[in-house]
Amino acid sequence: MQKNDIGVIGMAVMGRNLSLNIANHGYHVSIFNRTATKTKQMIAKNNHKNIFPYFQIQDFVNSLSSPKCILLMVKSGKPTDETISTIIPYLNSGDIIIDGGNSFYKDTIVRYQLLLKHEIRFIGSGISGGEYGALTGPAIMPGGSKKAYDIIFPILKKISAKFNEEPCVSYVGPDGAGHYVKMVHNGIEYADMQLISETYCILKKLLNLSNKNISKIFDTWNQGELNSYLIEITKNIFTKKDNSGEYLIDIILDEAVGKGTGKWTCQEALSLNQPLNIITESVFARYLSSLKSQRMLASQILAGPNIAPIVYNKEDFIEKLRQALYLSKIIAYTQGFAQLSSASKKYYWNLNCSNIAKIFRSGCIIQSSCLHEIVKIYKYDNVIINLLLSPIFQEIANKYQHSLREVVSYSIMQGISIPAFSSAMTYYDGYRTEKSSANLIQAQRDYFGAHTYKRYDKAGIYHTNWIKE
Ligand code: NBP
Repeated sequence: MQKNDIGVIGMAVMGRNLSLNIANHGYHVSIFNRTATKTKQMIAKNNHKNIFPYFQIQDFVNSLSSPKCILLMVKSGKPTDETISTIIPYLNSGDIIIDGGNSFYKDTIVRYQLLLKHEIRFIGSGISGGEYGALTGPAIMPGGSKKAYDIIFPILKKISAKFNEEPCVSYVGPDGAGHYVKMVHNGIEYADMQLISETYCILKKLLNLSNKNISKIFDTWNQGELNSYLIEITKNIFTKKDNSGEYLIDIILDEAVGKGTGKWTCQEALSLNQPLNIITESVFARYLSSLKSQRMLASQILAGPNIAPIVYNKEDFIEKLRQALYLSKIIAYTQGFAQLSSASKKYYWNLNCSNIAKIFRSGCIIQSSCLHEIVKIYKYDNVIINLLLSPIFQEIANKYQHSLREVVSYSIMQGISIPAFSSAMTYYDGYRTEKSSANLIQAQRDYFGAHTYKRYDKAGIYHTNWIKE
């Protein structure tokens, strides 16, 4: 009996489209879903000659050639553990499980260890690109067993997105590294989206622009250094009308939700002592947006300025806004990559940030032109302490910081909430401050808690009795 090359478990949006992608590249794919109707629907809709449905887990696993390779595309957390438990009894030493869901990296580390005991090779892989990317070419961030990666690489290479014919997939690092990189990718995505939505707010409220004009501005920006997938889709969003003829963007409720990967990134930043403030503010901004009824009440009670729209030199301000957005975006990526470097040291992952930036260049949600610069910067110096210190970004920062300052000050004076822009500015100024105010914090800590402090004028650790003269 003919055996298939790979099995996919989970026939929701990602698993379905990845199965089709793999099958389109000539591989024979076994598919399985906990609820059989989904598998039947998949087959009814896509009767692909290379896809073979199974309705019993044992038949599904037995349909695969050795070493058996099974890609899990199920909900992260308990469903992933339950699925792994159901297939373990049918797997042999050397078989491979790839978890392509958005699993928390610490869960991936636990699963890696568990499967090691069963001599099953495990890959925890971030997969980005959504429904379309899964079908046409996602960005893939595999971590875990290098041996398993080498076996599965020919398939991953074929199904991944390509940038200048280079596949957007490479081995990231051991145990949880792949899912960690995907988590930070998602964190950066949160920041990118928040910055763009604040830009929209400014264009709409401070410049009084129509949806059509906002779309044109994003279109123009997409031709230059801001070129990215998110700017591209944003441009399209502003022209979409619903059946009633109204612009859809004006009907969509302003309550943003998320699935938790942004929150994980921030929690990790806290545990690594990393100043990840743009991503964190972006997560908080979603939480604030969800307090819709409170915001409606507060809008009637709490005072603020009446917005005075910009009437003169609109073009100048729009250019400043573009520069502010680009610099803030660079700072968000800087913070995300600094976190990757810090995690790499802590977990001994030896992450190659240039290769990671290469994976992000196509197929994924944060694909953007600035990644080409990041690839170059890390290729030249994989241990650079902060991307803003690289000659390329240094020059942009020095040129654009005035614009960011002006956009932030003006928006604040007009009462427009811009958490991501203002935290980009604050980080920038904090990072370039030689002498900060933290000396006072140290003095206070020593005053009330005898926590000690260091001095400029001499080495050592000191404590002062602040009360006694
Ligand atoms: P979902 O995240 O919505 O998960 C649905 C799938 O999980 C279905 O196949 C469902 O089977 C299965 N499942 C559940 Br729920 N509980 C299960 C259990 N206890 N045992 C076995 N299977 C179970 O699907 P998705 O949006 O396609 O995403 C799949 C993975 O990829 C997730 O981890 C997601 O975070 C990640 N991801 C999603 C995207 C995206 O754009 N959607 C992008 C990148 C990564 P059922 O049909 O029997 O309920």
